[in-house]
Amino acid sequence: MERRKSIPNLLINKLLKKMRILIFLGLLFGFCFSNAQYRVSFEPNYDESKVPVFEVPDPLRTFKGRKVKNPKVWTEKRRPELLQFFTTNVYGKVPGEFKMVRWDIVEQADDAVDGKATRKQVDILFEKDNREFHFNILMYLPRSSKPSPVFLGYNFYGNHTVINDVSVIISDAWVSNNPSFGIINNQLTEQSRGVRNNRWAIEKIIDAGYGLATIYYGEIDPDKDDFSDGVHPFFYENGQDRPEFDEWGSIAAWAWGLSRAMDYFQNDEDIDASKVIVFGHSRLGKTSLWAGATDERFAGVISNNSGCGGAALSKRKFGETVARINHSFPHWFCRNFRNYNNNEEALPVDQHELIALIAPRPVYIASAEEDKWADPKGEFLSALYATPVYNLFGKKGIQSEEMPAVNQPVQNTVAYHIRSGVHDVTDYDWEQYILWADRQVLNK
Ligand code: GTR
Repeated sequence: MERRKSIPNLLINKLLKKMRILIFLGLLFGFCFSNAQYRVSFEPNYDESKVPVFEVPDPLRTFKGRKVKNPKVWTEKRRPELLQFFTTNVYGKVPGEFKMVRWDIVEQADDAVDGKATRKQVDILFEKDNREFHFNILMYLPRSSKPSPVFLGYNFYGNHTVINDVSVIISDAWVSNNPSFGIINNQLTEQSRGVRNNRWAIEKIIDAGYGLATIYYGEIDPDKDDFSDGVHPFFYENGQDRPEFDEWGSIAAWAWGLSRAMDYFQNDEDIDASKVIVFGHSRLGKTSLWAGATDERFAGVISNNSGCGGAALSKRKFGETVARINHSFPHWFCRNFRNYNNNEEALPVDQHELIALIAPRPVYIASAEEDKWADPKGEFLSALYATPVYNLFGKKGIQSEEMPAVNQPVQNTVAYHIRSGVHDVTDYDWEQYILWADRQVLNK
Protein backbone atom coordinates (compact mmCIF):
# COMPACT_ATOMS: atom_id res chain seq x y z
CA MET A 1 0.00 0.00 0.00
CA GLU A 2 1.27 3.45 -0.88
CA ARG A 3 2.21 5.51 2.12
CA ARG A 4 1.15 9.11 1.96
CA LYS A 5 3.32 11.82 3.50
CA SER A 6 1.46 14.00 5.97
CA ILE A 7 1.15 17.74 5.19
CA PRO A 8 3.48 18.87 8.04
CA ASN A 9 6.11 16.38 6.81
CA LEU A 10 5.92 17.81 3.31
CA LEU A 11 6.39 21.32 4.65
CA ILE A 12 9.40 20.30 6.72
CA ASN A 13 10.97 18.61 3.69
CA LYS A 14 10.47 21.69 1.57
CA LEU A 15 11.97 23.89 4.25
CA LEU A 16 15.00 21.59 4.61
CA LYS A 17 15.54 21.66 0.87
CA LYS A 18 15.45 25.47 0.84
CA MET A 19 17.82 25.63 3.77
CA ARG A 20 20.30 23.34 2.02
CA ILE A 21 20.24 25.55 -1.05
CA LEU A 22 20.74 28.63 1.12
CA ILE A 23 23.66 27.05 2.98
CA PHE A 24 25.26 26.03 -0.32
CA LEU A 25 24.85 29.53 -1.77
CA GLY A 26 26.22 31.03 1.44
CA LEU A 27 29.31 28.84 1.32
CA LEU A 28 29.85 29.58 -2.37
CA PHE A 29 29.50 33.30 -1.77
CA GLY A 30 31.85 33.16 1.23
CA PHE A 31 34.47 31.31 -0.79
CA CYS A 32 34.31 33.67 -3.77
CA PHE A 33 34.20 36.71 -1.55
CA SER A 34 37.19 35.72 0.56
CA ASN A 35 39.23 35.00 -2.58
CA ALA A 36 38.18 38.23 -4.23
CA GLN A 37 38.88 40.04 -0.96
CA TYR A 38 42.39 38.61 -0.98
CA ARG A 39 43.00 39.68 -4.53
CA VAL A 40 41.71 43.16 -3.85
CA SER A 41 43.45 43.50 -0.51
CA PHE A 42 46.92 42.33 -1.61
CA GLU A 43 49.09 45.40 -2.02
CA PRO A 44 52.65 44.48 -2.91
CA ASN A 45 55.26 46.46 -1.05
CA TYR A 46 57.67 48.30 -3.33
CA ASP A 47 59.00 50.64 -0.68
CA GLU A 48 62.47 49.71 0.57
CA SER A 49 61.88 51.57 3.85
CA LYS A 50 58.98 49.21 4.59
CA VAL A 51 60.99 46.03 4.19
CA PRO A 52 60.86 44.34 7.60
CA VAL A 53 63.98 44.00 9.70
CA PHE A 54 64.80 40.31 9.85
CA GLU A 55 67.60 37.98 10.71
CA VAL A 56 69.19 36.29 7.71
CA PRO A 57 69.53 32.59 8.54
CA ASP A 58 73.23 31.69 8.57
CA PRO A 59 73.88 29.05 5.91
CA LEU A 60 77.03 28.07 7.80
CA ARG A 61 75.31 27.24 11.09
CA THR A 62 73.32 24.04 11.54
CA PHE A 63 69.74 24.14 12.83
CA LYS A 64 71.20 23.03 16.17
CA GLY A 65 73.60 25.99 16.19
CA ARG A 66 76.86 24.30 15.19
CA LYS A 67 79.20 26.45 13.10
CA VAL A 68 80.15 24.88 9.76
CA LYS A 69 83.87 25.42 9.29
CA ASN A 70 84.81 23.15 6.41
CA PRO A 71 83.41 21.55 3.25
CA LYS A 72 83.14 18.16 4.97
CA VAL A 73 80.69 19.37 7.63
CA TRP A 74 78.82 21.32 4.96
CA THR A 75 78.52 18.28 2.70
CA GLU A 76 77.74 15.71 5.37
CA LYS A 77 75.60 17.67 7.82
CA ARG A 78 74.48 21.12 6.80
CA ARG A 79 73.67 20.55 3.13
CA PRO A 80 71.52 17.46 3.82
CA GLU A 81 69.50 19.18 6.56
CA LEU A 82 68.88 22.24 4.37
CA LEU A 83 67.94 20.05 1.42
CA GLN A 84 65.59 18.11 3.65
CA PHE A 85 63.90 21.31 4.85
CA PHE A 86 63.38 22.68 1.35
CA THR A 87 62.15 19.28 0.18
CA THR A 88 59.48 18.74 2.80
CA ASN A 89 58.43 22.33 3.41
CA VAL A 90 58.83 24.23 0.17
CA TYR A 91 58.93 22.22 -3.07
CA GLY A 92 57.85 18.75 -1.89
CA LYS A 93 59.46 15.39 -2.24
CA VAL A 94 59.29 13.11 -5.26
CA PRO A 95 57.35 10.13 -3.92
CA GLY A 96 59.25 7.39 -5.70
CA GLU A 97 61.16 6.37 -8.79
CA PHE A 98 59.98 6.38 -12.34
CA LYS A 99 62.67 5.38 -14.76
CA MET A 100 62.89 6.00 -18.46
CA VAL A 101 62.34 2.72 -20.31
CA ARG A 102 63.32 3.86 -23.77
CA TRP A 103 64.01 6.82 -25.98
CA ASP A 104 63.37 7.22 -29.67
CA ILE A 105 65.06 9.67 -31.97
CA VAL A 106 61.96 10.88 -33.74
CA GLU A 107 63.72 13.26 -36.08
CA GLN A 108 67.27 14.31 -36.83
CA ALA A 109 68.91 16.51 -39.48
CA ASP A 110 72.25 18.20 -40.01
CA ASP A 111 71.06 21.29 -41.82
CA ALA A 112 69.64 23.29 -38.93
CA VAL A 113 70.60 26.90 -38.07
CA ASP A 114 72.08 27.55 -41.54
CA GLY A 115 73.88 24.24 -41.54
CA LYS A 116 75.74 25.03 -38.32
CA ALA A 117 73.76 22.66 -36.14
CA THR A 118 72.29 19.21 -35.88
CA ARG A 119 68.63 19.22 -34.87
CA LYS A 120 67.49 16.22 -32.87
CA GLN A 121 64.04 15.48 -31.47
CA VAL A 122 63.90 12.69 -28.95
CA ASP A 123 60.88 11.11 -27.33
CA ILE A 124 61.54 9.91 -23.79
CA LEU A 125 59.24 7.12 -22.67
CA PHE A 126 58.24 5.90 -19.20
CA GLU A 127 55.85 3.12 -18.23
CA LYS A 128 53.99 2.17 -15.07
CA ASP A 129 51.05 -0.17 -14.56
CA ASN A 130 50.57 -0.44 -18.33
CA ARG A 131 50.33 3.31 -18.72
CA GLU A 132 52.77 5.40 -20.72
CA PHE A 133 54.23 8.81 -20.00
CA HIS A 134 56.26 10.74 -22.59
CA PHE A 135 58.04 13.97 -23.15
CA ASN A 136 60.04 15.37 -26.03
CA ILE A 137 63.44 17.00 -26.03
CA LEU A 138 64.34 19.32 -28.88
CA MET A 139 68.07 19.79 -29.35
CA TYR A 140 70.26 21.99 -31.53
CA LEU A 141 73.86 20.83 -31.27
CA PRO A 142 76.78 22.66 -32.88
CA ARG A 143 78.34 20.56 -35.61
CA SER A 144 81.70 22.11 -34.77
CA SER A 145 82.07 20.85 -31.21
CA LYS A 146 80.90 17.42 -30.23
CA PRO A 147 80.30 16.16 -27.62
CA SER A 148 78.80 19.54 -26.84
CA PRO A 149 78.25 21.37 -23.60
CA VAL A 150 74.56 22.17 -23.41
CA PHE A 151 72.14 24.72 -22.00
CA LEU A 152 68.99 22.90 -20.94
CA GLY A 153 65.79 24.84 -20.29
CA TYR A 154 62.04 24.53 -20.39
CA ASN A 155 59.89 26.65 -22.67
CA PHE A 156 56.40 28.00 -21.84
CA TYR A 157 54.55 27.43 -25.10
CA GLY A 158 55.98 24.40 -26.88
CA ASN A 159 59.28 23.54 -28.58
CA HIS A 160 58.10 24.92 -31.91
CA THR A 161 57.86 28.43 -30.40
CA VAL A 162 61.60 28.77 -29.65
CA ILE A 163 62.70 28.97 -33.30
CA ASN A 164 61.18 29.49 -36.69
CA ASP A 165 61.86 25.98 -37.95
CA VAL A 166 59.14 24.03 -39.76
CA SER A 167 60.59 20.70 -38.69
CA VAL A 168 59.96 21.17 -35.00
CA ILE A 169 57.16 18.93 -33.81
CA ILE A 170 54.14 20.63 -32.20
CA SER A 171 53.23 19.21 -28.80
CA ASP A 172 49.67 18.06 -28.19
CA ALA A 173 49.90 18.63 -24.43
CA TRP A 174 47.56 21.06 -22.65
CA VAL A 175 48.64 24.70 -22.81
CA SER A 176 47.27 27.93 -21.31
CA ASN A 177 45.38 29.97 -23.82
CA ASN A 178 47.17 32.95 -25.27
CA PRO A 179 45.22 34.46 -28.15
CA SER A 180 48.13 36.72 -29.09
CA PHE A 181 50.04 33.53 -29.96
CA GLY A 182 46.97 32.03 -31.60
CA ILE A 183 46.52 29.60 -28.72
CA ILE A 184 42.86 28.90 -28.05
CA ASN A 185 41.12 25.77 -26.75
CA ASN A 186 44.30 24.96 -24.81
CA GLN A 187 45.93 23.52 -27.95
CA LEU A 188 49.09 24.48 -29.75
CA THR A 189 48.94 25.12 -33.45
CA GLU A 190 51.12 26.15 -36.38
CA GLN A 191 50.28 29.78 -35.64
CA SER A 192 52.59 29.88 -32.64
CA ARG A 193 55.67 28.61 -34.49
CA GLY A 194 58.65 30.82 -33.69
CA VAL A 195 56.68 33.27 -31.52
CA ARG A 196 59.17 33.01 -28.67
CA ASN A 197 62.38 33.01 -30.72
CA ASN A 198 63.28 36.35 -29.10
CA ARG A 199 63.86 34.50 -25.82
CA TRP A 200 66.23 31.86 -27.20
CA ALA A 201 69.44 33.17 -28.76
CA ILE A 202 69.99 29.89 -30.55
CA GLU A 203 72.43 31.16 -33.15
CA LYS A 204 74.61 32.84 -30.52
CA ILE A 205 74.54 29.66 -28.43
CA ILE A 206 75.56 27.50 -31.39
CA ASP A 207 78.25 29.95 -32.53
CA ALA A 208 79.72 29.85 -29.02
CA GLY A 209 80.03 26.05 -29.28
CA TYR A 210 77.11 25.13 -27.00
CA GLY A 211 74.04 23.10 -27.71
CA LEU A 212 70.53 24.04 -26.65
CA ALA A 213 68.10 21.46 -25.34
CA THR A 214 64.54 22.46 -24.58
CA ILE A 215 61.34 20.79 -23.40
CA TYR A 216 57.77 22.06 -23.23
CA TYR A 217 57.09 22.13 -19.47
CA GLY A 218 53.41 21.24 -19.93
CA GLU A 219 54.45 17.78 -21.12
CA ILE A 220 55.74 17.04 -17.62
CA ASP A 221 52.89 18.73 -15.78
CA PRO A 222 50.31 21.11 -17.23
CA ASP A 223 50.57 24.41 -15.36
CA LYS A 224 47.19 24.43 -13.63
CA ASP A 225 45.84 23.56 -10.21
CA ASP A 226 44.90 20.03 -11.18
CA PHE A 227 46.76 16.98 -10.00
CA SER A 228 44.88 14.50 -12.15
CA ASP A 229 47.18 15.09 -15.12
CA GLY A 230 50.91 15.24 -15.85
CA VAL A 231 53.38 13.05 -14.01
CA HIS A 232 51.88 13.20 -10.49
CA PRO A 233 49.17 10.51 -10.87
CA PHE A 234 51.81 7.90 -11.76
CA PHE A 235 52.88 7.95 -8.13
CA TYR A 236 49.51 7.80 -6.37
CA GLU A 237 48.69 5.04 -3.92
CA ASN A 238 45.19 3.57 -4.10
CA GLY A 239 42.54 6.23 -3.59
CA GLN A 240 45.01 9.13 -3.64
CA ASP A 241 44.10 11.98 -5.96
CA ARG A 242 46.72 14.56 -5.15
CA PRO A 243 50.15 14.75 -3.52
CA GLU A 244 50.44 14.67 0.28
CA PHE A 245 51.37 17.82 2.20
CA ASP A 246 55.09 17.14 1.92
CA GLU A 247 54.98 15.82 -1.63
CA TRP A 248 55.85 17.56 -4.86
CA GLY A 249 54.00 20.41 -6.43
CA SER A 250 54.50 21.36 -10.06
CA ILE A 251 57.91 23.01 -9.61
CA ALA A 252 59.37 19.82 -8.15
CA ALA A 253 57.72 17.82 -10.95
CA TRP A 254 59.29 20.09 -13.56
CA ALA A 255 62.66 19.77 -11.81
CA TRP A 256 62.20 15.99 -11.88
CA GLY A 257 61.73 16.22 -15.67
CA LEU A 258 65.02 18.10 -16.04
CA SER A 259 66.79 15.31 -14.19
CA ARG A 260 65.21 12.75 -16.51
CA ALA A 261 66.53 14.77 -19.46
CA MET A 262 69.93 14.51 -17.79
CA ASP A 263 69.52 10.71 -17.60
CA TYR A 264 69.05 10.77 -21.35
CA PHE A 265 72.06 13.07 -21.95
CA GLN A 266 74.25 10.55 -20.13
CA ASN A 267 73.34 8.16 -22.94
CA ASP A 268 73.81 10.54 -25.86
CA GLU A 269 77.34 10.60 -27.25
CA ASP A 270 76.77 13.96 -28.92
CA ILE A 271 76.37 15.62 -25.52
CA ASP A 272 78.93 16.25 -22.83
CA ALA A 273 76.79 15.31 -19.84
CA SER A 274 79.40 16.70 -17.46
CA LYS A 275 78.78 20.18 -18.93
CA VAL A 276 75.03 20.65 -18.79
CA ILE A 277 73.89 24.06 -17.56
CA VAL A 278 70.30 24.20 -16.46
CA PHE A 279 68.51 27.44 -17.28
CA GLY A 280 65.07 28.82 -16.52
CA HIS A 281 63.07 32.02 -16.61
CA SER A 282 60.58 33.11 -13.97
CA ARG A 283 58.61 30.09 -12.63
CA LEU A 284 60.98 28.00 -14.69
CA GLY A 285 63.90 29.82 -13.03
CA LYS A 286 62.53 28.67 -9.67
CA THR A 287 62.53 25.24 -11.31
CA SER A 288 66.12 25.42 -12.58
CA LEU A 289 67.33 26.39 -9.10
CA TRP A 290 65.50 23.48 -7.52
CA ALA A 291 66.79 21.11 -10.23
CA GLY A 292 70.35 22.35 -9.60
CA ALA A 293 69.92 21.92 -5.85
CA THR A 294 68.53 18.39 -6.07
CA ASP A 295 70.64 17.01 -8.90
CA GLU A 296 74.38 17.51 -8.59
CA ARG A 297 74.98 16.29 -12.12
CA PHE A 298 74.11 19.78 -13.41
CA ALA A 299 77.39 21.59 -13.94
CA GLY A 300 75.90 25.06 -13.71
CA VAL A 301 72.60 26.76 -12.95
CA ILE A 302 70.98 29.93 -14.32
CA SER A 303 68.03 31.67 -12.71
CA ASN A 304 66.58 34.38 -14.93
CA ASN A 305 64.14 36.69 -13.08
CA SER A 306 62.96 33.85 -10.82
CA GLY A 307 61.63 36.02 -7.97
CA CYS A 308 59.54 34.71 -5.08
CA GLY A 309 60.14 31.03 -4.35
CA GLY A 310 63.20 31.28 -6.62
CA ALA A 311 66.19 33.50 -5.98
CA ALA A 312 64.45 36.32 -4.06
CA LEU A 313 64.60 36.37 -0.26
CA SER A 314 61.13 35.56 1.08
CA LYS A 315 61.63 37.42 4.35
CA ARG A 316 61.90 40.78 2.56
CA LYS A 317 58.25 40.48 1.45
CA PHE A 318 59.01 42.85 -1.41
CA GLY A 319 56.72 42.43 -4.43
CA GLU A 320 55.28 38.92 -4.55
CA THR A 321 55.04 37.18 -1.18
CA VAL A 322 54.69 33.58 0.01
CA ALA A 323 50.96 34.00 0.71
CA ARG A 324 50.34 35.65 -2.61
CA ILE A 325 52.17 33.01 -4.64
CA ASN A 326 50.45 30.16 -2.78
CA HIS A 327 47.07 31.81 -3.45
CA SER A 328 47.65 32.50 -7.13
CA PHE A 329 49.48 29.25 -7.89
CA PRO A 330 48.34 26.70 -5.31
CA HIS A 331 49.91 23.86 -7.28
CA TRP A 332 53.51 25.11 -7.57
CA PHE A 333 54.84 24.31 -4.10
CA CYS A 334 54.05 21.55 -1.63
CA ARG A 335 51.08 22.19 0.62
CA ASN A 336 53.36 22.51 3.70
CA PHE A 337 54.69 25.75 2.24
CA ARG A 338 51.33 27.34 3.09
CA ASN A 339 52.38 27.26 6.77
CA TYR A 340 54.50 30.27 5.89
CA ASN A 341 51.73 32.35 4.29
CA ASN A 342 52.02 35.78 5.96
CA ASN A 343 54.45 34.04 8.28
CA GLU A 344 57.82 34.34 6.54
CA GLU A 345 59.50 35.19 9.83
CA ALA A 346 58.87 31.61 10.98
CA LEU A 347 60.94 30.19 8.10
CA PRO A 348 64.19 28.75 9.48
CA VAL A 349 65.71 29.17 6.00
CA ASP A 350 65.61 31.66 3.16
CA GLN A 351 66.23 31.42 -0.54
CA HIS A 352 69.97 32.22 -0.36
CA GLU A 353 70.27 28.75 1.14
CA LEU A 354 68.61 27.27 -1.91
CA ILE A 355 71.42 28.88 -3.94
CA ALA A 356 73.98 27.61 -1.43
CA LEU A 357 72.74 24.05 -2.09
CA ILE A 358 74.22 24.42 -5.58
CA ALA A 359 77.73 25.15 -4.21
CA PRO A 360 80.46 24.74 -5.27
CA ARG A 361 78.99 24.59 -8.80
CA PRO A 362 78.63 27.84 -10.73
CA VAL A 363 75.33 29.68 -10.40
CA TYR A 364 74.10 32.81 -12.18
CA ILE A 365 71.28 34.95 -10.75
CA ALA A 366 69.86 37.57 -13.10
CA SER A 367 67.29 40.29 -12.47
CA ALA A 368 65.64 42.96 -14.59
CA GLU A 369 65.42 46.56 -13.46
CA GLU A 370 61.70 46.96 -14.03
CA ASP A 371 60.79 43.54 -12.67
CA LYS A 372 59.98 44.82 -9.17
CA TRP A 373 57.46 42.00 -8.60
CA ALA A 374 60.44 39.59 -8.53
CA ASP A 375 62.42 41.83 -6.11
CA PRO A 376 65.78 42.40 -7.88
CA LYS A 377 67.44 43.49 -4.64
CA GLY A 378 66.21 40.34 -2.87
CA GLU A 379 67.65 38.27 -5.72
CA PHE A 380 70.99 40.06 -5.42
CA LEU A 381 71.10 39.62 -1.64
CA SER A 382 70.47 35.90 -2.02
CA ALA A 383 73.53 35.60 -4.25
CA LEU A 384 75.52 37.67 -1.74
CA TYR A 385 74.37 35.67 1.29
CA ALA A 386 75.06 32.35 -0.44
CA THR A 387 78.66 33.46 -1.05
CA PRO A 388 80.16 32.29 2.31
CA VAL A 389 79.32 28.71 1.33
CA TYR A 390 81.15 29.13 -1.99
CA ASN A 391 84.08 30.70 -0.12
CA LEU A 392 84.26 27.61 2.07
CA PHE A 393 85.12 25.71 -1.12
CA GLY A 394 87.65 28.35 -2.18
CA LYS A 395 85.28 29.74 -4.84
CA LYS A 396 84.59 33.37 -5.51
CA GLY A 397 81.08 34.67 -5.08
CA ILE A 398 79.68 38.18 -4.81
CA GLN A 399 82.31 40.35 -3.18
CA SER A 400 80.64 43.69 -2.72
CA GLU A 401 77.57 44.32 -0.60
CA GLU A 402 76.56 47.03 -3.05
CA MET A 403 74.31 45.94 -5.86
CA PRO A 404 76.15 46.30 -9.17
CA ALA A 405 74.92 49.03 -11.51
CA VAL A 406 72.43 48.16 -14.24
CA ASN A 407 74.06 46.19 -17.09
CA GLN A 408 77.30 45.75 -15.12
CA PRO A 409 77.51 41.98 -14.51
CA VAL A 410 79.64 40.42 -11.80
CA GLN A 411 80.69 37.01 -13.08
CA ASN A 412 82.41 34.82 -10.55
CA THR A 413 81.43 31.28 -9.61
CA VAL A 414 78.41 33.07 -8.21
CA ALA A 415 77.36 35.59 -10.84
CA TYR A 416 74.77 38.34 -10.84
CA HIS A 417 73.45 40.98 -13.17
CA ILE A 418 70.58 43.39 -13.28
CA ARG A 419 69.65 44.23 -16.84
CA SER A 420 67.70 47.27 -17.93
CA GLY A 421 64.15 46.51 -19.01
CA VAL A 422 61.31 44.25 -18.01
CA HIS A 423 60.64 40.66 -16.92
CA ASP A 424 61.95 38.75 -19.95
CA VAL A 425 64.89 36.86 -21.43
CA THR A 426 66.90 38.88 -23.93
CA ASP A 427 69.97 38.50 -26.12
CA TYR A 428 71.83 40.55 -23.53
CA ASP A 429 71.07 37.91 -20.90
CA TRP A 430 72.27 35.09 -23.16
CA GLU A 431 75.47 36.96 -24.05
CA GLN A 432 76.27 37.14 -20.34
CA TYR A 433 75.41 33.50 -19.70
CA ILE A 434 77.71 32.40 -22.52
CA LEU A 435 80.64 34.54 -21.31
CA TRP A 436 80.22 33.26 -17.77
CA ALA A 437 79.79 29.61 -18.83
CA ASP A 438 82.95 29.84 -20.96
CA ARG A 439 84.92 30.78 -17.89
CA GLN A 440 83.14 29.09 -15.03
CA VAL A 441 81.88 25.87 -16.60
CA LEU A 442 84.25 25.25 -19.52
CA ASN A 443 87.23 26.80 -17.68
CA LYS A 444 88.30 28.60 -20.85
C1 GTR B 1 53.95 35.43 -12.18
C2 GTR B 1 54.32 34.89 -10.84
C3 GTR B 1 55.79 34.89 -10.69
C4 GTR B 1 56.51 34.38 -11.91
C5 GTR B 1 55.81 34.64 -13.23
C6 GTR B 1 56.19 33.77 -14.42
O1 GTR B 1 52.63 35.61 -12.38
O2 GTR B 1 53.70 35.68 -9.86
O3 GTR B 1 56.16 34.20 -9.52
O4 GTR B 1 56.80 33.03 -11.78
O5 GTR B 1 54.44 34.52 -13.13
O6 GTR B 1 56.51 32.59 -14.29
O7 GTR B 1 56.09 34.28 -15.53
